[in-house]
Amino acid sequence: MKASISTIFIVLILVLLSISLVASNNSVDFDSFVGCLPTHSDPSFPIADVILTPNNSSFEYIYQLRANNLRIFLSTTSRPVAIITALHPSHAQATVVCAKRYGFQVRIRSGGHDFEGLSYTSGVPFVILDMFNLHSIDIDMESETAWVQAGATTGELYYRIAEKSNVHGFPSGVCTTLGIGGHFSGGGYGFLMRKYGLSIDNVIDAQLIDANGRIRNRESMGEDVFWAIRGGGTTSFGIILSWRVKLVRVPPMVTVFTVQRTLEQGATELAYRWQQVAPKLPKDLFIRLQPQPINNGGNNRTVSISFIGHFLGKTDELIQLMNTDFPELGLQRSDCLEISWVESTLYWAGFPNGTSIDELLNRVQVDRSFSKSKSDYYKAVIPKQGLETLWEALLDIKDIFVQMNPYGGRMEEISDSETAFAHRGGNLFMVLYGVTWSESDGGIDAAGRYVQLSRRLYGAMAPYASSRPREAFLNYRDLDIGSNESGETDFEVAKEYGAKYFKNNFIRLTRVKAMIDPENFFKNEQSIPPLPVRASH
Ligand SMILES: Cc1cc2nc3c(=O)[nH]c(=O)nc-3n(C[C@H](O)[C@H](O)[C@H](O)COP(=O)(O)OP(=O)(O)OC[C@H]3O[C@@H](n4cnc5c(N)ncnc54)[C@H](O)[C@@H]3O)c2cc1C
Ligand SMILES: *[C@@H]1O[C@H](CO)[C@@H](O)[C@H](O)[C@H]1NC(C)=O
Ligand SMILES: *[C@@H]1O[C@H](CO)[C@@H](O)[C@H](O)[C@H]1NC(C)=O
Ligand SMILES: *[C@@H]1O[C@H](CO)[C@@H](O)[C@H](O)[C@H]1NC(C)=O
Ligand SMILES: *[C@@H]1O[C@H](CO)[C@@H](O)[C@H](O)[C@H]1NC(C)=O
Ligand SMILES: *[C@@H]1O[C@H](CO)[C@@H](O)[C@H](O)[C@H]1NC(C)=O
Ligand SMILES: CC(=O)N[C@H]1CO[C@H](CO)[C@@H](O)[C@@H]1O
Repeated sequence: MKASISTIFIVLILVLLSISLVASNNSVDFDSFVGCLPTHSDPSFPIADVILTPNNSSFEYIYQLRANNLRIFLSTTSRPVAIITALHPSHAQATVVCAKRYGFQVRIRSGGHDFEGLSYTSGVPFVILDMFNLHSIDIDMESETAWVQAGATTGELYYRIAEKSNVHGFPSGVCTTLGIGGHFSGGGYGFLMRKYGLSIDNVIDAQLIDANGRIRNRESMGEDVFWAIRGGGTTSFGIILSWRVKLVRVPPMVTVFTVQRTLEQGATELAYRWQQVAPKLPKDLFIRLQPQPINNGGNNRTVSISFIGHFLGKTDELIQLMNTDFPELGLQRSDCLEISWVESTLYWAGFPNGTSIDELLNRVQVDRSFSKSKSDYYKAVIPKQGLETLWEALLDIKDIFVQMNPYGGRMEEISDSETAFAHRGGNLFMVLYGVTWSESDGGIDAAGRYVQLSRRLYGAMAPYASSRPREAFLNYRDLDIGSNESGETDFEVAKEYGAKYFKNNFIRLTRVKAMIDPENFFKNEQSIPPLPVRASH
């Protein structure tokens, strides 16, 4: 008995050894990788000019410039072996072909906003393909469409549209430095969501580089792949070079407002009411609820709730509508600002009234901080007792960013399976819990404590949030909901986070993955694995 156990043990060790030998032989060969790049890219755009290795003086600067979450950046010691700052599509194609051949993983970065830093870190030898310099925006007003390259930011897109028209816009995120490449990947939402749905609901074509380095468009990738890259986490399927979008119509003037109420001013009652009203309002009106702890003088802390509104129409009409549908808020004309649509993007991004729209062209997030974020979907109204729980948790945390975004409207008209984005009808709102801190709050040494606080808050809200699965928003990436190591994608583990991010669309996503990237070249800690053959029946 003893003998056979130790025999099994020895066999096991031998098996493990041979596995690690094979793995290490996956000969990571840097010189060959660099030598390979020019032979696979367009010689009129010398790729040597855009290969940065740790020896280049600008390497560290470029690496950090779009490594936005300091919690991730300062806790990782692994560096990419190279950063390819693509200036031509063939640079991205060559990166795929050569990285695959010489054993490197590719991490694709556009805006660098990934909450868990998956675009710029990895546990295995990797290169960063930085798409930031591919940022052209080509608008055709006749067809009301645009080709937008992956490295363009949301701010640039809004600016370029406004250059051509004051009655067109696009439904994308609120922060103006998000990279279109990563942002659309998980859906992309903003204050036009109730009217026009997500960014991906207005995408009509795309250019995708597959694992063989070929560029495919909607026709050549096929409808299954085109379905998957809209909300399924594009990075599992290939590299987005550009998206073709359909612009949407907006009135020349829109109305924005912010109303703030503290607990002492009846904020709990208002938040309770908001949950019932906001998802059912006319589509033209989007009211975000943003509670935050504030100092009321001395150690007296309270919660202040901002009701931030966007209305596709004039102030008069809005006041009338609010008097009918949500009189409790007591919206006044003086709370409102009537501005152009493009100005409203600045307002929502938090810039003061009067900021020049040139601000939209600032492509880099300047104030990097430490953060940990999580998300939830709610299908039932949180009772007042639940709201009190939320306020208590907020009062425990110095800097916390909670945003409650109403669904309904257009989001309810699109089925869960129309695109890979599965959180549609039946949701009242989606919530972001973002804990942020700075160097003066303890920096990286305080990370453990802040991450714990975010988990405690998440735990406290469990009784009220969606369950089985507890749904999560892919763009608010959270490795706590299940993740794998950088170099492998275990199907059983993926089923866990897959159900939360994609619900019933997960299995179809794994089928598409098996079709377009059967060798699972494109992977990260939460990517979609190819459907295993045994499970495909
Ligand atoms: C301050 C802030 C505000 C935000 N506001 C919103 C909001 O209003 N609405 C919303 O929906 N989301 C919002 N988000 C979340 C944001 O949409 C996601 O973090 C998104 O993934 C960012 O895209 P990126 O290109 O900037 O990031 P990156 O870190 O570059 O990329 C994110 C992910 O996409 C992959 N990826 C990047 N480029 C490509 C490409 N070209 N092809 C294939 N895969 C690629 C990366 O590998 C990574 O996995 C916000 C995030 C932050 C930090
Ligand atoms: C290891 O890699 C080399 C070079 O690619 C290859 O020739 C060799 O067959 C590999 N060995 C094994 C055991 O896979
Ligand atoms: C960096 O430079 C050193 C010395 O000049 C050289 O030995 C090394 O190969 C270089 N590394 C890379 C990644 O280019
Ligand atoms: C990086 O450094 C190498 C020398 O180590 C140099 O030949 C190359 O031009 C540099 N690349 C860039 C993009 O600056
Ligand atoms: C805290 O501030 C609120 C609002 O200003 C006030 O009503 C309350 O009495 C204060 N509490 C204490 C303990 O000072
Ligand atoms: C906003 O700015 C404009 C000019 O930039 C000014 O005319 C207007 O009064 C401002 N409105 C408010 C509410 O501050
Ligand atoms: C980081 C992580 O969670 N890795 C997991 C990946 O999948 C394997 C296999 O199921 C797990 O054992 C790891 O813990």
